[in-house]
Amino acid sequence: MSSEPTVSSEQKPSSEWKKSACILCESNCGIEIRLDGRRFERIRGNKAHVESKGYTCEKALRLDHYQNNRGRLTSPMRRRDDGTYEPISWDEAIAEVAAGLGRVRSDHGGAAVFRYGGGGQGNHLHGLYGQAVADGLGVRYRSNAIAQEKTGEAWVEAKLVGTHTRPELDRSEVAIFVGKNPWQTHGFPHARKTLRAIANDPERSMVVLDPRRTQSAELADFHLQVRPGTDAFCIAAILAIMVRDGLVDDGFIERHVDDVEPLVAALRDVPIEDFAERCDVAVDELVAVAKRIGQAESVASFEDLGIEQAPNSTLVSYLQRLLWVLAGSFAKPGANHPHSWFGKRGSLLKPTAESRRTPVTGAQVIAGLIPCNSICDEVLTDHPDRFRAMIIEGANPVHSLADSGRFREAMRALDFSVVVDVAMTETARQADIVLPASSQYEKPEAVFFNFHFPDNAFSLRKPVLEPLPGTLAEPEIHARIAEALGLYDLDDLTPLRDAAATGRAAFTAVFDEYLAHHPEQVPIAPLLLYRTLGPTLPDGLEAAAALWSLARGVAATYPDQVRRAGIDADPGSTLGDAVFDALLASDDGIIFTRHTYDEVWDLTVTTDQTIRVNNPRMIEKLRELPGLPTDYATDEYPLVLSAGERRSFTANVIIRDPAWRKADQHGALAISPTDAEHHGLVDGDRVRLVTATGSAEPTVAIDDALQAGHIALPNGFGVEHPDDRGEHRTVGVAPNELTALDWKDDIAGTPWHKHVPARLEPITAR
Ligand SMILES: Nc1nc2c(c(=O)[nH]1)N[C@H]1C(S)=C(S)[C@@H](COP(=O)(O)OP(=O)(O)OC[C@H]3O[C@@H](n4cnc5c(=O)[nH]c(N)nc54)[C@H](O)[C@@H]3O)O[C@H]1N2
Ligand SMILES: Nc1nc2c(c(=O)[nH]1)N[C@H]1C(S)=C(S)[C@@H](COP(=O)(O)OP(=O)(O)OC[C@H]3O[C@@H](n4cnc5c(=O)[nH]c(N)nc54)[C@H](O)[C@@H]3O)O[C@H]1N2
Ligand code: SF4
Ligand SMILES: [Mo]
Repeated sequence: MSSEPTVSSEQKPSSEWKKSACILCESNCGIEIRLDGRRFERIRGNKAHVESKGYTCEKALRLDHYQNNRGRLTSPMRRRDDGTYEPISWDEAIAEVAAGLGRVRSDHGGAAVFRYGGGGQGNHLHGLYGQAVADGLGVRYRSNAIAQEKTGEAWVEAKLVGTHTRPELDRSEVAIFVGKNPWQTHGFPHARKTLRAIANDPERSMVVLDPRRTQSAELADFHLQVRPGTDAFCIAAILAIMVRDGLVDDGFIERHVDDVEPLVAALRDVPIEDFAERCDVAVDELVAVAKRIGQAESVASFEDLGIEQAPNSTLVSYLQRLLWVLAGSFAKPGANHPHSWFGKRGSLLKPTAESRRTPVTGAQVIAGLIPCNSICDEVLTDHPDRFRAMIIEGANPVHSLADSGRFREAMRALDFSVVVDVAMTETARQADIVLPASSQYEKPEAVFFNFHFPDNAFSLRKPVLEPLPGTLAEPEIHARIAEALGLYDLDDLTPLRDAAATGRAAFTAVFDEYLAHHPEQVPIAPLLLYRTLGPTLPDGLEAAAALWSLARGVAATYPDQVRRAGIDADPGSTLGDAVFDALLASDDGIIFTRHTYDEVWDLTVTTDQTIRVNNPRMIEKLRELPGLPTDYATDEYPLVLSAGERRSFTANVIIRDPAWRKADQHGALAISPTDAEHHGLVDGDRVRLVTATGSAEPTVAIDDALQAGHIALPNGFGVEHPDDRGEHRTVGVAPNELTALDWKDDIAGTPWHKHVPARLEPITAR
């Protein structure tokens, strides 16, 4: 099924360093790779990279385990009736995919095809081409991992400022982390340096809300060690203290906050002492934090999974933003800022209209995505509008979404499914056809995690290796599928190809005219560009062609900011071409927009420079809080399991080979000394962990950073990988064998993975 990659070419060890980026988290630090044949012999940070400037964490140095491992797929695979797979040729595979998707489309319409994924932490470029195929097919519903973490935030921000914001942590006087452990999880440039800088500066403060004493919490000035799942009570109490003690910025509120009264009234009714008790943080500490925030020149906050995947998550996303709104920290250095976007398709979090709902369960579509926890119910039903086919690319939803068993069932209930991946993943093992992609170091790649202000950056990474034989880059895969489906006719593109060979100006004219005459082909424009502009691009950058449209969009939307960033058109050329050419030319990323602080309001979608805090559903929820539980434990499940915390050697399931880890080889269940003693456990023991959905048998590691009653499993474990004898082995626990679909937020539908009721049992004789 999968074999040790064999390479025919005789690439010699070279002393040349090739530039690329780490693909293991959204920071995408620039790296340099020294090759020995196809091995990544050494990796170091790229000091010239516009954002990371040489910074990496320990994980980047182990990327050879992603690039070169026994699990790489080298042939398309077809599922046999008995559930095993056989290799087939690319021509057969593409024909089967086109036939499978085409059949569902003609019998039930394009909306019966569901698209999932489109890239992980380092690979979004190919998603443009995958989306083009989906759009060409008439696909209406799609989703990806963002709809199990960030859609609550997107829903809140849509109402508050109409766009996505991110903190400028380099400059904020007070930095607040809400359910985020940035020491391990990064998410902003040179995270550890930034954290240390704040910790070492007496003028600045760090506030961390986390039940666990994480590495980040240890650096904090204020560690609010809340009881798991009680952040809403904690933050509501801080806000109430700010209002009660006159710690809000009245001038800012007067000028920039719309309709504040209902919120202030609700905050005046918050029972501060009671809420402090419920979250288990002393009132004095809450008062100290309220004061520190209220008196700061700038306050910025960063939320993450600790609250996005826990009770009341959308409410917490709302409340935590009010900390900086009431402090008047907006449109100034060190605040949370909206930012430019690299093209409309890159705006994953750009909130969209609320009116769309899923066909079967009526779940709300947020930011264009359906809630991940609803997908199975959109399939496993006899509803006439159910999803009947899936295209899954660059994601492993069987492993990464709640209730893996149910997702397996859903995939097998489909009329047709295709998975595009570099490995035979848990999801691939349920698909009808599996297509092997070239790795992220074997093709051009880019990410749309460009969330920075005042300077925003974008990097186009060049391939550092030839594709592994047998694999294809996704743009080629998608173009072939589109052609087999007849979404366009290659012969019709001859004038475009000819024009592209003449020059960019000629191409622009012909291309724009072509689309004007074929408006139905606008959604598949990325594929047209790949086949026409693509072949004229240098250095194997064919697949960068779709970025040309986005670059034109950037130039049209932010012309002044692009020029301010030092990009300008040559005579006879356009600003869009200049942005595109700058990308093609750079190995270190480019700053594509440079804003000023007085332009912040232009990036919001509110009118009259106002922040709209009156969100009736949130205020109603805030008023309901006193009646909501703080504890979901039962006699049957007395513990709270954080199912999937990030550690120094976890990276979602991007690297499958367990040998990549230098620590925590087994993915231990972290448990407090109190709970360990109660269960008679010592370090390294195994224990049975039981939830309502399933059970597992992890080893335990006793850790006094955890509160009694709180246990934690790492993410990224429990995947199959062939050992040196080709036997498939699984190390550690796949967290979503233990999680449930109905355990989720009532607004965004995001799962409560950080708050799974659980119990421990001794392992009896086996
Ligand atoms: N090393 C590493 N880094 C990564 C990743 C990785 O796999 N490995 N993945 C990347 C991805 S995709 C993401 S989304 C980010 C996620 O980044 P984070 O959200 O920072 O990661 P987690 O460790 O999942 O959760 C953060 C914290 O939430 C805390 N927590 C649990 N329950 C609660 C609660 O009720 N309230 C509060 N306030 N906190 C709680 C946990 O103790 C934990 O410290 O990391 C990115 N970076
Ligand atoms: N219980 C629990 N579940 C969780 C979480 C948790 O904390 N707890 N965290 C959640 C979060 S925040 C996230 S972001 C998700 C992540 O889960 P997923 O969105 O499923 O993403 P990844 O783990 O990034 O998986 C990426 C897939 O892409 C493949 N891949 C790598 N390179 C390429 C390439 O070049 N082309 C293609 N086509 N494929 C490639 C990898 O082999 C892998 O199968 O997990 C979520 N699931
Ligand atoms: S894991 Fe993230 S922070 Fe670490 S090197 Fe890779 S991109 Fe940078
Ligand atoms: Mo994530």
